[in-house]
Amino acid sequence: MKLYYSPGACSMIVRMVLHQVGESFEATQIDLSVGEQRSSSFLSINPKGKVPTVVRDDGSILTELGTILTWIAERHPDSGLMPREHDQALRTREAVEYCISTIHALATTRIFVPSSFGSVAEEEAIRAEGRQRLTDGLAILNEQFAAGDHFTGRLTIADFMIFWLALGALMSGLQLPSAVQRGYEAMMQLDSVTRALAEEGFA
Ligand SMILES: N[C@@H](CCC(=O)N[C@@H](CS)C(=O)NCC(=O)O)C(=O)O
Repeated sequence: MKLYYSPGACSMIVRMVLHQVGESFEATQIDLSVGEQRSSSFLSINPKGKVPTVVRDDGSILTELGTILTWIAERHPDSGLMPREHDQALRTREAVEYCISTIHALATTRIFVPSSFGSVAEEEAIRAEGRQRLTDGLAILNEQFAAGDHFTGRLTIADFMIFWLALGALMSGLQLPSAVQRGYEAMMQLDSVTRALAEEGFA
């Protein structure tokens, strides 16, 4: 398997989950800062021009973070990263989808890639809106968080997703709400997480 990634981007969540289930993979860096995602060679692999992009062992391409995480979890049912119990699985998917399609798309992208939303002159206002949206999104997840260290009560792909958003929040100078903070601290104890952070230069 091959993972196209950019350091610190949402592709890092795939790296963490692959380490968590013990899958080996080859990682190829795409430099988003110079627009390599829009190069003809990368577009010939993923015409969407996005990371994460996964090339499976049969050569087929898989895109969209939530789909990739679900695929990895389902290849490793004993990992529990996608719960077997129907309602728990639904709650996991619901959280992952909210993290990606609402919080990542509308909040962290505003903070880290403000140019996608307006001119240079508007950057500070765009970043501020991103921070507010991230705060609001994490507050909603915080309310839904189970009593222990994990979102549904057990470690799932949703925890990796929330961890990455929490990391972005901390890097933006935001404070984490209490349950999200608890989850963040628990995730920092996982080898899969610290290894991925180190591999992408966040040690
Ligand atoms: N819908 C995609 C979005 C992924 C995404 O936004 N990836 C960002 C990095 S975190 C990216 O590749 N940005 C490059 C660009 O938009 O040009 C998914 O869920 O995988």
